[in-house]
Amino acid sequence: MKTFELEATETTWEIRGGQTVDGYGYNGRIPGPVLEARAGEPVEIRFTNRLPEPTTIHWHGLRVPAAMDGTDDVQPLVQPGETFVYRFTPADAGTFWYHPHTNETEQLEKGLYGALIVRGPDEPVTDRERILVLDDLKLDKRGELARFGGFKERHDGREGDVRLVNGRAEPELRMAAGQIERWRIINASSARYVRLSIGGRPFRIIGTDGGLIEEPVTVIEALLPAADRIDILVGPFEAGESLEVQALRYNRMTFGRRGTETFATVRVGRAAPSIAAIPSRLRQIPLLAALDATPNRTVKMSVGPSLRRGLDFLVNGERHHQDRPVRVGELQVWDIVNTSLMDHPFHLHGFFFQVLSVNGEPPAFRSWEDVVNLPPRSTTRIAWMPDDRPGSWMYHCHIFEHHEAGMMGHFDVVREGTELANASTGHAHHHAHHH
Ligand SMILES: [Cu+2]
Repeated sequence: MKTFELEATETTWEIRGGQTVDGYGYNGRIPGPVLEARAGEPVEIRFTNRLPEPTTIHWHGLRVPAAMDGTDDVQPLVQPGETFVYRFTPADAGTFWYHPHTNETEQLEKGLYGALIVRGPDEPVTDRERILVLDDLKLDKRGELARFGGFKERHDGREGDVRLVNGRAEPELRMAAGQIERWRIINASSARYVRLSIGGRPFRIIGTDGGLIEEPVTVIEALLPAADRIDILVGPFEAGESLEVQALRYNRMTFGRRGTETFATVRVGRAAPSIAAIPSRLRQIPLLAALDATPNRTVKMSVGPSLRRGLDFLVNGERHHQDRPVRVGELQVWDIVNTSLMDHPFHLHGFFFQVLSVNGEPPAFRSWEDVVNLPPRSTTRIAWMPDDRPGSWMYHCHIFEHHEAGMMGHFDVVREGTELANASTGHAHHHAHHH
């Protein structure tokens, strides 16, 4: 078993030389320490909350038992001074992350997030591996965290002008010429979409949220909505080259609009020998359901005016929708319908899904995901299999302001023989809504 100690504290966050912000960190660091585990090896994380407010930790993407999911559906909030022990066995190799699941709008913006890497037995061999946790910060004129809230922020989600890689503003990354690196990229932003470009050069996608894909896919850009992950092969480059790691202009139909912006600069130094060995076949992913499989559920995500709140972010017409239970072992084919005029990143807790189609079109390659972007006025058909981890689960938009405003659904996974009528009322509407 592997054990970790995590402590959340108020932390002075140095975002660039000499410039600090009052933030929150795990073990005094932003991002928190990289937690590394092996697929199949049990993990125990002793978490102590030294913040002046309650929190929890959600293990984003990991197929943990329901009670370990770190939401307030499944555990009491960890109060200041309290310790909570998380125990689970990561089943899948991949790039995951951890973050609070209460007051996310503020706690993640202040720096509470970290990478969790699970290694498998057959990983491609590269010359070097990097983890790039992307984030942005919204500061005021004095250089402090800007006040939270306001209509634009509630509509668009919070975006900031300071662009961070691993907690530092626009760092330089030094790379040897002639080498191939594996970059594990995590978008930890509250709302920002990163349409990733590396100097306009081709790179190879080898993995997504749920680990390796079937074979490397060469692209010149990739869209990472908030909370999304991607594993890519970068290089080889020539000595003396300099490449900008950028987010290209992406219009997600918000009030605020951005052009192309730089997150980091890669400086290529002298050549070094390469030992990289990338198989043409990475693994096989069985297809869960045919593209034209009949959906057994529709999840409608919408945005509408509200007299009381100005704007409502809804699932099936409700804030904090209570959805029907699903049975262990019963294939789920869901149509996620986005009726709104803006993008939303849909996140399912605890289970990977496959995207069967977006507006009837199959995706470019097969993969396991826990986040998928829902374009405006679109239907995304996903398939997933509830394995034997009964309990309370949820799905939601991963733009924190939308999630907080109610764009989420709660549902139970139940074993065969459970009376669905009882199960469906078990967890209804006991969630603390402090807003
Ligand atoms: Cu949203």
